[in-house]
Amino acid sequence: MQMGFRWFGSGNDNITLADIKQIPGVTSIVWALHNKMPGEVWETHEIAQVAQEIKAYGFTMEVVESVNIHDDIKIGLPSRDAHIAAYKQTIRNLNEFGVKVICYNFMPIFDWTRTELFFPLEDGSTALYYEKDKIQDDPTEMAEYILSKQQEGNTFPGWEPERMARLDELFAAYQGVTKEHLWDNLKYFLEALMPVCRECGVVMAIHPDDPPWDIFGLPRLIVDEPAIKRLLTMVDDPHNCLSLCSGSFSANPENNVADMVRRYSDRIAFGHVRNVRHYPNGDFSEVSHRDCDGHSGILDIMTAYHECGFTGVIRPDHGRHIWGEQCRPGYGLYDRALGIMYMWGIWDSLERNKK
Ligand code: DNO
Repeated sequence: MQMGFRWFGSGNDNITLADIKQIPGVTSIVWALHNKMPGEVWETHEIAQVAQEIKAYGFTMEVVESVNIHDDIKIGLPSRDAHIAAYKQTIRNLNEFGVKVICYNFMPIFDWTRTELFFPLEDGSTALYYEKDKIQDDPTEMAEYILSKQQEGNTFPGWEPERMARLDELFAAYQGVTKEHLWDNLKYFLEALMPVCRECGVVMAIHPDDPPWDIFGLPRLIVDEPAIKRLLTMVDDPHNCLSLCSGSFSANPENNVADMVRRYSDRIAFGHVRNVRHYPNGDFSEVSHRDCDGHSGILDIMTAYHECGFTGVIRPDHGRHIWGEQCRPGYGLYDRALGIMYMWGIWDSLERNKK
């Protein structure tokens, strides 16, 4: 395992590369050009600037999270081919800087969805929370709430204000896009990219839908084990992979993430490790990485990665907001650093006891 840390870039993150350098064992920065709209080519001079900063600290940068997918591709409009051509160019440009894994998602309109970004936990910290009953018919209130929490200059990936301002238009455009259409459009997209991925040795690693069920009448695909199987067989190429996000999948108590790791380890290109606590009514909150604080099964998940000899990048996913830190929801320094030390604790003892 290589340990990664998501960094949103100079001017877009309160956390610096110098801070990250002091977390034990972090070798890889998970990065992106967060100012880019879906569909725009990431130009080499823009990538070069970030690469220079990351490399100056001795970090690797082989994982990008995310190069977002234009809605026209997800909807399957004729204009998708131009957007796919732009995506291919971005892959080629990223490859010049040693990027090997592109984490992306295929969720219609909304990326991760929560109803409360600073939900108070019993220990005095706060964390992201999902209240099932609040996600019913009208997405406006939820979208406005989430946008209201974006600090100046601290954008939320997947929640671009420009797109959120066109919610009605976007919902209208997705009218009639069924789950099967969405699968077809994902297949079309991946098949178009595979030749470039093979040529560059770059892997497309889809992030599961968060939460893993349909919301606001929008279909969601990557929700459980049968969906993983379908994805990997529908485009059966080693460059079509997963970003296995433990928190996203385990929001559904039926999903067993450690089993997914064991079954699909050869197609997991990148791992997010995060813990979720379920409530009996279907709500869930994010909690610390410690196994007994939630229900994701962090010990089993890390053990499964270890058994499989996983050599890719794993990063702590969201953390709680602790010690009064002012930060982007889920992406503070302190709790993610604690999560890293917890993961290393498990990993190092597994290594020592290896037969
Ligand atoms: C949430 C993240 C996601 C993820 C994207 C990948 O914090 O895990 O937003 O980056 O879905 O495209």
